[in-house]
Amino acid sequence: MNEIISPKMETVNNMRNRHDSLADLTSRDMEDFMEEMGGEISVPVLNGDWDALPANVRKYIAENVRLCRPKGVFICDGSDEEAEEITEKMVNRGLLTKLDKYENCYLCRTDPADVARVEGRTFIVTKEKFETVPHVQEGVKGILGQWMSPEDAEREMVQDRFPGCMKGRVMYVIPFSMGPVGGALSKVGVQLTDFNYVVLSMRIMTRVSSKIWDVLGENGEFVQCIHSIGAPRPLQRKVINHWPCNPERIMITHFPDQRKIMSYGSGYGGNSLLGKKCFALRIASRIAKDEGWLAEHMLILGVTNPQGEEKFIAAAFPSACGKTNLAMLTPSLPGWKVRCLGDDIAWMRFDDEGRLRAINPEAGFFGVAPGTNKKTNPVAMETCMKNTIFTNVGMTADGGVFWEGMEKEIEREQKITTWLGDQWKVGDKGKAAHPNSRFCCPASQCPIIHDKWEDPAGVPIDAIVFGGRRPEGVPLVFEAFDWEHGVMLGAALKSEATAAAEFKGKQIMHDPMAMRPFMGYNFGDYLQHWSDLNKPERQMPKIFHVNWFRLNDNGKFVWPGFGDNIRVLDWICRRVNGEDIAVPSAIGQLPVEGSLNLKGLNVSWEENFSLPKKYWVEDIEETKSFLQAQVGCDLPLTISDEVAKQEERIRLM
Ligand code: OXD
Ligand code: MN
Repeated sequence: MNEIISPKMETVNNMRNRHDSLADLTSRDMEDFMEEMGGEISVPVLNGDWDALPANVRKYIAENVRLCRPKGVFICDGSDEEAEEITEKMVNRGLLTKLDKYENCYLCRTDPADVARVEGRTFIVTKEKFETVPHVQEGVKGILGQWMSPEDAEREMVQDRFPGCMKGRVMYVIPFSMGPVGGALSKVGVQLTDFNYVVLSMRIMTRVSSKIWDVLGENGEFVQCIHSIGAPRPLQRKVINHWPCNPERIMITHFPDQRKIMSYGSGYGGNSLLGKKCFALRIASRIAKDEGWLAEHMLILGVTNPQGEEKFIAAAFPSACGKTNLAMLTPSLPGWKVRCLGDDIAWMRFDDEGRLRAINPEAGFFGVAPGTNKKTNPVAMETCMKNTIFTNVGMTADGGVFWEGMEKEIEREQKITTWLGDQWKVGDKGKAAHPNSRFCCPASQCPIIHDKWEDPAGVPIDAIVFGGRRPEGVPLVFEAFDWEHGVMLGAALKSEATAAAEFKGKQIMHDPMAMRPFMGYNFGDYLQHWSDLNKPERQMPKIFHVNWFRLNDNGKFVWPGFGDNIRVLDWICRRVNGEDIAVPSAIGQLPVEGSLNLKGLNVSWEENFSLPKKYWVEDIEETKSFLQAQVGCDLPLTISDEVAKQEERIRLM
């Protein structure tokens, strides 16, 4: 580790380089210098080279040091040595437990009050309220984002929560790239955090490297990501599981105009790994609107048919609906191959040839553990058996992991320690893992990672797929009539609630474009932006809707899902190729009976593809009221036209 250097000393050294002697300095020079450095800072730099940082980054750090008052600054370089040193410290403190069964894997248990994204405390800050949220109907509570005024944000964050929030702690400076370092579609962020768990996780989920400073150059643009667990020393709140946090005061604010994020009180990934939801979706969706591209909650996969022809698909499903499983699908049909490019976020831009090209801005998977097993997702199971941080899963007596869904994969009667630290075995009451427990592992070690997953130019998207958990009425697959109809289908997306956020129970919730929790600006403008992308000179991807979760009258799934979803991808690819295997219906193009390969399956066509009129009459009515209530006058005409056309088709069913 470098010797301790004070940035103040460094300032003087820089001044010496620029002036022959200190005596030459006027007080004006001195003021300019302090301005450039963001004022006076006097905490030690515990690691890294302060002088190597671009001036605007030094200023940003200095301002936040003054605000947060850490005891020192640690500039990360993303190296293995750095990670090893931090890991060792965390193991000694009890925050991480080494999992002896695997290579370089650790278990972390959070404070049980800090286990999920907190949507109710997540805000977008803009001067104008309606830049952030649509005009909702009077008396209706908007669900498409929460707005906060700059004055309130200043009071809540800058005046109330952040002053002194890192006292007695180290401020880590994490330079990272979303997307390949230096890539044309990539963007840079610099996260400041007082939590070492965040440093280790950001190393996995993003590209953390000192090379970022070169990419930035002297005054390059970066997204400011400021995070604190809100637990300054001396502690005001009992620390549970060595996981300091401040759940009562959690607040996550985004400043799209300033390209800035401030997150306080939580260490849980979705609230603290600011490259992910906060930057790559909320801030990036706004940058994307300004720059004419898309930042979406979508997996990216390549699917190759037995003839060797490959198609690229981007698919948007709400949280915890199986995006990771689809992205890593093991086909049940012979000769097919799926390769993964990303499981959660896609940044997409039309290229000069008019093709929509996608990159995965992330470098790792932060997957939901429960339900993942050798049958549902053998690839994910293999991917997370090394270099992984598990959070809130159970631990077996032999130093392995366990979560609900792995019952057949451990020895019977294995002793397990639950995520809450209790002794437990399969069959006992309660759960071993929290429903939102996670594995965090590098994408590069996924056995089916696509060789183009880090191609800075991205891959050309042939099809966009929307989907959700829809127990009733919604067919296995159907195709939008055209781009506008597809955008309407995305806007009408619904799914059962999941454990990824704070909601309870199984209610069906609207999650338009799977972006409800991640919208960075007015959803009406967002839909308009999607509509505007449609240009005759572009090769617009076809849009589809899928549902793996329909139940029959006995409450059983009518579709086997998982590896058999390749049959649906097969149908989608054939449609992309223009095969005549679809019939128009009231809600879109349905597969012609028999055109979906069901060989070897015992499933009913009727149960998978029927369109109960009563259900769809209610559905379109409900969708219409939802859009009227939630998007109001901001709803683009093209979308309300599509809704009206769909309503008329359903009426005529
Ligand atoms: C996630 C989520 O963690 O969508 O990916 O909540
Ligand atoms: Mn997600």
